[in-house]
Parts: sequence; C-alpha cells; structure tokens
Amino acid sequence: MQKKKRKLLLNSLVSDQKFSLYAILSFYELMKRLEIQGPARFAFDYLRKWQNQYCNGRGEELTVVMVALAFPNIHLEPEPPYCYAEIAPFGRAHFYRELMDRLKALSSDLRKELGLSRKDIQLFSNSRFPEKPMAWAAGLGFLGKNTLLIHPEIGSSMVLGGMIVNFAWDDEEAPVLPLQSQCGDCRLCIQACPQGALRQENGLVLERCLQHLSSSETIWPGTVKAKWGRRFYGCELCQEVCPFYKRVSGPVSHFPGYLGPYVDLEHLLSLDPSALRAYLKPSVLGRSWIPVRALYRNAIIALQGQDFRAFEERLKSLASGADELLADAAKWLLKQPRRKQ
Ligand code: B12
Ligand code: SF4
Ligand code: SF4
Repeated sequence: MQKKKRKLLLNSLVSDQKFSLYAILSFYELMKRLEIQGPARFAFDYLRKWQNQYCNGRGEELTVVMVALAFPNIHLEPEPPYCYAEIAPFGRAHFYRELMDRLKALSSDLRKELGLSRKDIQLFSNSRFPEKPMAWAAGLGFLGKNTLLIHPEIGSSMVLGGMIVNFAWDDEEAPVLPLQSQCGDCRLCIQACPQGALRQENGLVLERCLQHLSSSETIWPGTVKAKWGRRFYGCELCQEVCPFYKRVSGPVSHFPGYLGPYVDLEHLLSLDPSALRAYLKPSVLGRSWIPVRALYRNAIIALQGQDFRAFEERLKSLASGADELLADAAKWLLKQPRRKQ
C-alpha cells in the first residue's frame, strides 16, 4: 500500500475509536521533543533504553499514538449509606480498562488493515512508560503545577495511554506542538494540598501525597489520619481547585468495574480480607498492587466523625489483633468522639 494511503488509514482507524484526544507522531520526533526538555530527560532516557532493548535501536520506523480518555464525574448520590467513605472520581469505575479496551480494538484493526502482527504493536496505559511527558510531547496538554497533564478545554480528568507501532510515519504535515504551561502565577493546587505535597520547583513529594498513601501499608501519623477525613481511596483536591478542571462527559458511556462514589462501611467492614478482595476484583481498586489491608485501614480511619458505635466490638478485636496496621487504625479511631446522628 502507498505510504500516504497507509498514513491516512492509520489516522482514520485511531479516530474511529473515539478517544477524547489523540496525536500521532514518529518515535523520532517524540524523542527530539523530550530530549531538549530538562525535566523530561528521565522520559527520554527511559525510552532510549527501551528502544535499545526491544527494537535493536530502530527509531525511524516507529510510530507513537498517544491517547487520552476524559471520564465523567459520577456524582455523590443524595442519600449515602449510614456510614460511608468516598472514592475519588477516577476510581469510581475502571476507566483504565475502558481506555485499554479501546486501544485493543484499535490494535486489532491495525493488524487487520495494515497487515501488522501482535509483536509490531506495544500497548500501554498506567505502565512503566513515562506517559505524562510522552502525552505532553505529543501535544495533548501542558504539565500543570499539580504535576498532571492538563488540556485547556478538557482539564485533567482523563486517563492516558498509547501505543508504539512498527510503522514508519513522516511528520511532514505540521504535527501538533507541545503546549507551554498555562498556569501563570496561579498556585491554587499548591495551596490546596492538605499535605503540602506539591512543590513548585520539585513537583510532587510522593511520601506526602494522600493518593500514594491510599495504597501504602505504612502506619500513618495522627496528623495524616485526621486529614484523611471520609476518604476510602484517592484524593483529588489539587485537581478540583484548578481553574482548568472540567467535569466533562467525554465519550465514555458505560462504566466497567463500577464502584460508584462511595463504599458502604457497614458492608465493607463485615467482609474478611479475601471476601473484600473478591468484592473489589472487577474494579480499579482490585489491582494487584493495591493491598487489601491498606484499603481496610482506610475504611477504619474514614469512620472518624461518623457514628461508629455499631462497630465497637469489631474495632476492639482489631485493636488487639496481630495485624499492626489495622490495630493502630482501630486504636486511633476508638480514641475519637463517637458522633451521635
Ligand atoms: C506513580 C504514579 C503516581 C504516583 C506519583 C505521581 C507523580 N506525580 O509522580 C501517585 C500515587 C502519587 C499518583 C497519583 C495520581 N495519579 Co498517577 N501515576 C503514576 C504513574 C504510574 C507513573 C508517574 C511517574 O512516573 N511519576 C514519576 C515522576 C518522576 O514523573 P512525573 O510525575 O511525570 O514528573 C516529572 C514531570 O512532571 C517532569 N516535568 C516537570 N515539569 C515539566 C515540564 C515539561 C515541559 C515536561 C515535559 C516535563 C516536566 O518532571 C517531573 C519530575 O522529574 C503514571 C502512569 C505513567 N506510567 O506515567 C500515573 C498517572 C500519572 N497518574 C494519573 C492520575 C490520574 C493520578 C491521580 C489524579 C489519581 C486520582 N486521584 O485521580 C493522582 C494525582 C496526584 C498528582 N498530583 O499527581 C494519570 C495522569 C493523568 C493526567 N491528566 O495527567 C497517569 C498518567 C495514569 C494514566 N495512565 O492516566 N500517581
Ligand atoms: S492528590 Fe491530594 S495529597 Fe496528593 S498532591 Fe494532590 S491534593 Fe495533595
Ligand atoms: S491550580 Fe493553577 S497552578 Fe495548579 S495546575 Fe491548575 S492552573 Fe496550574
């Protein structure tokens, strides 16, 4: 097939999958853009290593497709359960799976239409690839002070992914250029972060971020427990305050792995760890790197400020149990006032 025709075909197959944003460029061009950006150097180095390891250094014949899927905010229902904890919007359904399903459908189209094989296409989302700098280099948005990729129209509520295809792409028609930061003097996200995890010069301090702590099995100091509030998983404050934050509906119309905006703590705390793992398995919280005991700890701490008298026996048994993480959380909660409703 003629080079130009192949290029048009690839473009139309990508647009058929209805991603919120997409960009196609040669691997060579992507690397050129990353190389000259000091803070993105780690992304350049990672991709160079990957290229040497898996592609025998080939770069000119590779094409990068970067995509983003904006997800809607599934709102809090008017009548939450008696005792509940909130899930941050990105965890309310499995949007990564939705994105991956669309990438797989695209990959299958590419194999059929362009005669490519499975090993010619490398798919990724929430992977080891440096997805934010790659999406920035492809022109999908700018990097905000909250360290997230922000599209001026869509905001940051999107999941990113992409594919590297064994396919030559020439960047002759002026490809979309990377966007410069549009944050200006704004510091709202830095000021809003309850943990002071965002530093203008150094990005995010991982150990302080509540999103990171959501799945960490370390014992939290009392100050972190108090700031945790009614969360079950995730934090979104540095996005909610952003002037670019939009609650778009995007092209997502069904919700795989739906969990909704909250978990019912009465139900959740009645489950043992293996039953909890099974309950969460189809959702984004069922991922292997999210330890169930961390989620259990989150649920206990989220009872603060709620009427947890009905759970006292369970909490006392956890407080004297062998699991230090849960014992610490239960002891802390038992010292908090029981709110009468
Ligand atoms: C580890 C990780 C986390 C960690 C650390 C995040 C972090 N900022 O480092 C934790 C658990 C805290 C986390 C949290 C969240 N994450 Co996360 N996370 C990842 C993951 C797996 C790797 C990111 C990584 O490599 N970090 C390491 C540091 C070194 O890289 P970096 O953040 O890119 O920072 C560098 C650049 O910003 C660069 N830089 C600075 N200035 C500039 C300027 C330019 C021009 C350039 C090019 C680069 C650049 O320098 C920084 C330091 O070297 C990615 C998926 C992926 N493979 O990319 C998802 C990912 C970044 N997360 C994502 C999301 C959605 C979240 C959450 C919003 C979850 C939620 N609650 O909804 C929160 C947001 C918290 C926050 N403010 O970042 C999305 C981001 C979508 C977006 N719009 O940007 C990703 C891309 C997953 C995906 N595929 O969609 N995450
Ligand atoms: S996710 Fe929450 S804790 Fe983490 S940087 Fe943003 S506001 Fe701070
Ligand atoms: S809140 Fe302000 S500083 Fe933070 S990312 Fe948004 S525009 Fe940039």
